[in-house]
Formats: sequence, C-alpha cells, structure tokens
Amino acid sequence: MRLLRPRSLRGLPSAAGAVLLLAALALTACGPSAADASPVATSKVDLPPSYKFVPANITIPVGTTVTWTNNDNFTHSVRLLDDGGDVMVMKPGESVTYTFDKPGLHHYDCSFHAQNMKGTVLVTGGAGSSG
Ligand SMILES: [Cu+2]
Repeated sequence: MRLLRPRSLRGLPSAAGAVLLLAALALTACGPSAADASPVATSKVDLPPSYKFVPANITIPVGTTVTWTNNDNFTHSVRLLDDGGDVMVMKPGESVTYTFDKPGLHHYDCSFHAQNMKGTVLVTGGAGSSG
C-alpha cells in the first residue's frame, strides 16, 4: 500500500464538503423561474415575434389607457376576458388600446392563441377621485 501525501490532503475533505454544501444551498435559494410574476408598471404591451405579451403582467392606475402593439408576423388579438369578452384584432404592425375604468385584476388573452398568449392588467386605485 502507498501513502497518499497526508499533509497536502489534510483539511481538504471538509473544505470541499463545505463548498459543495454552499453550492447546494445557493442553487436551492436561487430558483430562477418562480419570482417572475410581479406586474410591471407600464401601459404599453409589446407582442414580439414569439407569440407572447411582453410584459405579460402589468399594473396601471385606474383610468389608464393600455396600448398593445403587434410586432409579430402574425395576426393576434386582445380578448378582454374580464371586460365583456371583446376581441380587439391586431394585424402585424397594428396597435389596439383599451381604457381600464374598474379597479382589480383583469385577465386577457389572444383569442387565436389562447393557450400560449395570456396576460393580466392589475388596475389600482380609484377610491380618491370622483367622476
Ligand atoms: Cu395570438
């Protein structure tokens, strides 16, 4: 049997174990996909060429007009699921707008690609102003 240089190996196993443990903890703590749900404060939604609304979840003050712009190569729409189900069709390059007068969470999707294209508009406020 041989001796395996005990001096240079001293302390290494525990150090390596600590590094592995820290790496495992870091991976556990930094889940990449879960923290993406908070709405973005904007009134403009883009439709890039990938069948989606960007950002998909937005927040606006009540009374704000939201503009969706279709930058994809296909016709899409905004179907206002919580606002009467109206469908606003956008050909490539076109925009549609809608003014949200009711506070709350409003869901919409693309009526042509409802499985892939969904979004929400969180409408805030409204208690302070009259009219
Ligand atoms: Cu679509």
